[in-house]
Amino acid sequence: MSKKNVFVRRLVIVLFIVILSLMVVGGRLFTDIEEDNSVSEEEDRIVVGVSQLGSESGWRTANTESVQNAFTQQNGYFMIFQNARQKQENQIKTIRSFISQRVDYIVFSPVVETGWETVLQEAKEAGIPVILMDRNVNIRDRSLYVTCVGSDFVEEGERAGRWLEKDLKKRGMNEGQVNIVVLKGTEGSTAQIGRTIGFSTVASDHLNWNILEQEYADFTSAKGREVMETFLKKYPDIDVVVSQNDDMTFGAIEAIKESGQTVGIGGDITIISFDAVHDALEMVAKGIINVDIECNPNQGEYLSQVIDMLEDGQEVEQQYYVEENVFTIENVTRELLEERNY
Ligand code: GYE
Repeated sequence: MSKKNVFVRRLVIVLFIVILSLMVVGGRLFTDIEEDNSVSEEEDRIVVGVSQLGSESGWRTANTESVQNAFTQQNGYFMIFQNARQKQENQIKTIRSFISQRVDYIVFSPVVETGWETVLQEAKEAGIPVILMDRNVNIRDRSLYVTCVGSDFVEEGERAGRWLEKDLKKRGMNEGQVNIVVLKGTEGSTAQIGRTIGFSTVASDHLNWNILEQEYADFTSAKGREVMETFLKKYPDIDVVVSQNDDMTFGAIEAIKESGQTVGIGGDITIISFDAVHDALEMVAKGIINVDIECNPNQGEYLSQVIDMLEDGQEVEQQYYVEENVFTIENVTRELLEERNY
């Protein structure tokens, strides 16, 4: 072999070794950087365990989306989300698993108001702040949760009653007997309790308001339809339906139409609904639903603001109410329908 050839061979070998070691070291360095990053990202993020009560309605779907959009990675959160499918026992299990995972915050929408003492005591002992969303709990020890972000359901019920007062007056029906049926939401839930109290308070001022019956229909369309069918068979002369959410209203309207009666403005039966989801507002605009008392599901931002305040060591209030409106054919605009994405 010539000297030149030997030199070229050695050079190739040296270059080969250099490239190989660069690849190994470089690769390691690269991985190390990545790993370090991911570890510190995890550590910096706020871990929030969210127990959503179910997926019974359009409102609930919007509420879930709002929470998921607020507790994102980009916003600095690591969210663990669980759907309890309307069962309190599932929510209790989920909260216990959040405690054992040592999350930073527990956010949950209690399906009913009672029966939370034990599990909330456990969260308190573990030092994990609990924030209620949407619905409330009924417990003696107020220190078991930090705050609640939700709606003023009693006010919503009163708004329904006050709207009916005005409407009956406008139609000159404020003296004769007015037959009312009420489709109530999930038994024992804050939304059901508050809306019932609010409406009943206004109703008790009017001797001619005759509440024929109030029945639970679980906030679902199928149940709303079923309960409405029984009401229609029992009572031939219903003037007003108060339905505590839009999903039950959709079912009830189908049942009424099938019975041969008409609904809405100028119809046989006046429809009062709650939530104001897009499809219901379309029906308000067409005069099928007379009034829809808005319930605002966009609570995610409020919840993350509360967490920011707690992280800053600031005091938070016991209750935050979201803003809500009342919709009739007069104020449901095209813009509103376009904007309403739930
Ligand atoms: O009105 C209904 C939902 O708690 C405000 O629950 C919520 C209610 C809402 O299923 O549609």
